[in-house]
Amino acid sequence: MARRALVTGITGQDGSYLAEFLLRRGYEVHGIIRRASTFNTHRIDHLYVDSHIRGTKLFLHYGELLDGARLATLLSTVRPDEVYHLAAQSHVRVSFDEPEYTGETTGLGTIRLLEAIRQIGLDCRFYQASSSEMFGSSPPPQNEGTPFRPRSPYGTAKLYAYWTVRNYREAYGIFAVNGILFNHESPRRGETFVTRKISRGVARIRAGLDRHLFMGNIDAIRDWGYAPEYVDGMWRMMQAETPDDYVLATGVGYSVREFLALAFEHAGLDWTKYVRFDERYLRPTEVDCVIGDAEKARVLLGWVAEVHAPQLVKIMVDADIRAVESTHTPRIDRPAISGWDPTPR
Ligand code: NAP
Ligand code: G4F
Repeated sequence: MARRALVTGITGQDGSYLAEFLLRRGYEVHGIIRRASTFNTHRIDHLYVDSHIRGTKLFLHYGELLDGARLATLLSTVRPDEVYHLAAQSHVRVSFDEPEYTGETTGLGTIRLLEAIRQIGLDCRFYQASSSEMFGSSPPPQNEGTPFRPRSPYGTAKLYAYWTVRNYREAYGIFAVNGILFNHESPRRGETFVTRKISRGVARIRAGLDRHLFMGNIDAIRDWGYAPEYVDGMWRMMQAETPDDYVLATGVGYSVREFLALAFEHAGLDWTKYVRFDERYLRPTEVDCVIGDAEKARVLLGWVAEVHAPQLVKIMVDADIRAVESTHTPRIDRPAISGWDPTPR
């Protein structure tokens, strides 16, 4: 019998790579998607086969982290062996604008799932997408023993979920793990996170579609890895003999400024000519520097990050250049992008 996984956040960056990974390993994959007025499945469209076709291994269900009854219904009907809980309001800057919603989804969403698992008496394993953002102002290198000092509503919500996982593990014996993942990126990264904003900006400037790229705090330091490698780490945590918490990171930090320089240089451009400051992208409190120590994952899971920032930059810039070249966007003033983090003209 194929093992069955339920993935929340399957339409996101990590969810799409995890779905690919699990399908390759013969899993039956069930994903929860949100009802939206436009299609929101572009990251997994290549995996989706019409459910009327026999042998389909990917199934999509409508659901929402705010709707505990629906989550319980899905858990009791799908009856997964493994639950990967990736859904969240995942943007740190946005969490300052929508702190209550972030708490409801990113924090309470986890307890809704775990409490449903407990009430149903479901025998399954549970993965929680915890974050290096929980370390906040604790100095690097950060590992599983580093004190948490979150600096954003997103960080505090993730910390609530982190402790909920530990509590359900200890109180009820549920196999629940926290993957404390440092930043991981890819061509599928949301366009308003800094690495993708840069790679996309470089491609557009190179094509003559934009003149400038407007940025916030470029002194911040992050430990950027490659998302497909991190979903492998998630799966390894779920196959371990006992449930535990693990950091996944490359162990090397780069500033946003360095990422900018590498990205523009890869396209043959000098970043100082194009990058401008816009205070809209600053945060009320910033996480200045996160650099992870993933030694525990290396020793116990055999997991090591192979791709580091310089290679990641090339992967992302090349992908965005290809995307821009294939869309034939006319070189005229384009409409402003809606939503948070538009690139101002
Ligand atoms: P992402 O691309 O922003 O994807 C988030 C996913 O959550 C999307 O599928 C989104 O659906 C879904 N979602 C958001 N709110 C929801 C709600 N109220 N109900 C149901 N689904 C909802 O995030 P990601 O980069 O893949 O990250 C995956 C998880 O890892 C997140 O929990 C994130 O906080 C955490 N994390 C990420 C990183 C990183 O560097 N990427 C590092 C540490 C932890 P729509 O597509 O409909 O918006
Ligand atoms: O790309 P970011 O928005 O990622 P951030 O805040 O580190 O959060 C991401 O990684 C976390 C892992 O620790 C995840 F948990 C979380 O879900 C998310 O995936 O910003 C990175 C840095 C920040 O210091 C930010 O202030 O880049 C700085 N930055 C500078 N200018 C900018 C910009 N960030 C964005 N998004 N846009 C800018 O223009």
